[in-house]
Amino acid sequence: MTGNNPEMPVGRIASLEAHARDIRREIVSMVHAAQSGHCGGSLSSADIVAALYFDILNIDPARPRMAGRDRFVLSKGHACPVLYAALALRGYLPVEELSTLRRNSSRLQGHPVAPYLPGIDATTGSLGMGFGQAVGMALEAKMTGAGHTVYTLLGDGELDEGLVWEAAASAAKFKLDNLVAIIDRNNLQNDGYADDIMPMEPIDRKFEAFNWRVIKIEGHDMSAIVTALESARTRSGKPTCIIAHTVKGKGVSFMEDRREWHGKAPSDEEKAKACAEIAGGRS
Ligand SMILES: Cc1ncc(C[n+]2csc(CCOP(=O)(O)OP(=O)(O)O)c2C)c(N)n1
Ligand SMILES: [Mg+2]
Repeated sequence: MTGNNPEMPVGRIASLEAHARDIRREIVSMVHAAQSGHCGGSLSSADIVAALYFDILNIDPARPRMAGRDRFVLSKGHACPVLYAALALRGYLPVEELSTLRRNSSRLQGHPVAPYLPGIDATTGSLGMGFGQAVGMALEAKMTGAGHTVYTLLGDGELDEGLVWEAAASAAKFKLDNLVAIIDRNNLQNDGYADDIMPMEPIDRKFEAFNWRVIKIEGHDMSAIVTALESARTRSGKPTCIIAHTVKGKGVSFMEDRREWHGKAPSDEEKAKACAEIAGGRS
């Protein structure tokens, strides 16, 4: 696995870690306000999404449809609190709007809806479908000679979907080296451990056999995340899969690796405890 990179400036990493803490706080706060939504898989990917939105992606909140922008597709669409938090903190929408999560007429529905909100490139929620959309976007970029990169984030339970593997085969066939798929390998789905429900290991060798380049990282090590995302950006003739080993619910002790926090809202007391832990830098 890619570990701490001594070359990585400390300030850059510390700043991204602070952004990840802010994202985590907003995840817990908006799911608490809605009394509905997905904390676990949002918290497990907060570090990855912070690195993307505050460092890696070539995007401009003032021009959300900017030509040549990098694309991000949240294929595990149920984890949209992490995306909404990143978009708000990056300036795409007011942070106060996050408290409208899942309300009637809100732009922040329980799964991301592309036309509703600037900065969302794909409507997702049916597992596996976002990955296919990302493959299509990367293919279009190849065919038109556009130079941007398409990133997509999948859950490990999502790998059970057959269409993931159809999309993986297509991406390799079309040599989509402008496509980066990140697997949030938290080993939990909604109903239990991913390895029990459908054993998919060896995930790395599966993607390699599909002719992908594979990078494995510790998904809460910001330096490792940034190093992997930077190296994934280099064109190699193959699509890149980053397998990020994470903890579901990361940053909140009573949510970590707990199946019930896949889709449960915190009470007032739980929210206060969670936010205190996040502010204390537990993550
Ligand atoms: C096609 C499809 N089947 C079932 C669901 C219901 N569902 C929502 S989340 C989830 C579990 C996803 O687990 P994983 O991909 O590991 O996500 P994470 O652990 O990152 O939250 C399921 C089965 C769905 N959204 N789409
Ligand atoms: Mg999972």
